[in-house]
Amino acid sequence: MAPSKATPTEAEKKLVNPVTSKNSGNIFPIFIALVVASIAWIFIDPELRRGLSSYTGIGYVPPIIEDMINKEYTIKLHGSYLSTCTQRVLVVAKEKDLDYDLHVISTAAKEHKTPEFLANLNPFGQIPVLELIDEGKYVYESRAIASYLERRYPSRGTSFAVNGAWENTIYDEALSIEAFTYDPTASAIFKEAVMKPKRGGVPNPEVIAAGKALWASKLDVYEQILSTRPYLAGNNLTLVDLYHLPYGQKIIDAGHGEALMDHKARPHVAKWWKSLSERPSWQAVQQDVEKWQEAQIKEQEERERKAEEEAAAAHK
Ligand SMILES: N[C@@H](CCC(=O)N[C@@H](CS)C(=O)NCC(=O)O)C(=O)O
Repeated sequence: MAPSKATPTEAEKKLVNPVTSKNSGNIFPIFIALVVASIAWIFIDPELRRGLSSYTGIGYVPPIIEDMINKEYTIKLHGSYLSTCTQRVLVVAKEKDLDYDLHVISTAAKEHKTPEFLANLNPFGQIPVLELIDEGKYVYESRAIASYLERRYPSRGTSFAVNGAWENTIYDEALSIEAFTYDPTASAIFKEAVMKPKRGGVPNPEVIAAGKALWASKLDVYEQILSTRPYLAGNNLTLVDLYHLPYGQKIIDAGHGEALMDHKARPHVAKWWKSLSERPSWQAVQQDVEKWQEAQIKEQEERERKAEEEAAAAHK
């Protein structure tokens, strides 16, 4: 005999079946609110917009939204691809997953010394300068610009947050070491070995040798520091580590960078340098620099070709 359906008690009658009950329509406003909130969130948070597009595999992002994303995450920098100080900012921009719109300033043509540049961009007449387009403000000093990018986009790309009084103190210490010890000793080699011949001078091997010895003696201290921690300011990569890249690379490219790569003499420095210089951000900056240089060469060749054509036409 089939079990008879039990008669529901009064209490059971009051229970609402969420599927069959007419009251189930009550969740509709909640659903709508969630959809509206999600859409609003997508508009408010451009990172999420881009993320959603790549996570879902839906490549299409409406152009108006793509423009918003691009604008939000593109920095406008006045500088030069070849300048170490500009490259210091570029590598941080890459780490923060920001695009850059680099307005090339020709230092050879003294574009950084024009009254307009001095009045508006940097009264010290140097590059790089970050332009905050919507706010009509400018920021100079490469390290200040890099810090600004971290503060402005803390949760984007690599986080360079430093927390704690002691950690920040060690960070400040490393900042000073880079700016007042590494930078001047490295730039002395760079100026003699690279800049001097570019300006028509003849590099003095004794000056280069003395510069390299001094730089190496500073890197000996780096070796001590880096034997106690993987990065200059502690266990994590910070901005200050990246700040070493442009001068280190220039000196290596000039054939004078053994002190940074000597695994026997300074194993910790060599390991640290390798980990920094192999970062995709730095590789990408170098590719951008190369592309720019190639474009410059092509432009120059084109100018020369046109000049030859014009000269030939004039002789006809
Ligand atoms: N401390 C500044 C130094 C800026 C600087 O020396 N910039 C160089 C290019 S790397 C420059 O503008 N040189 C041309 C000049 O000083 O006239 C920074 O880090 O931004």
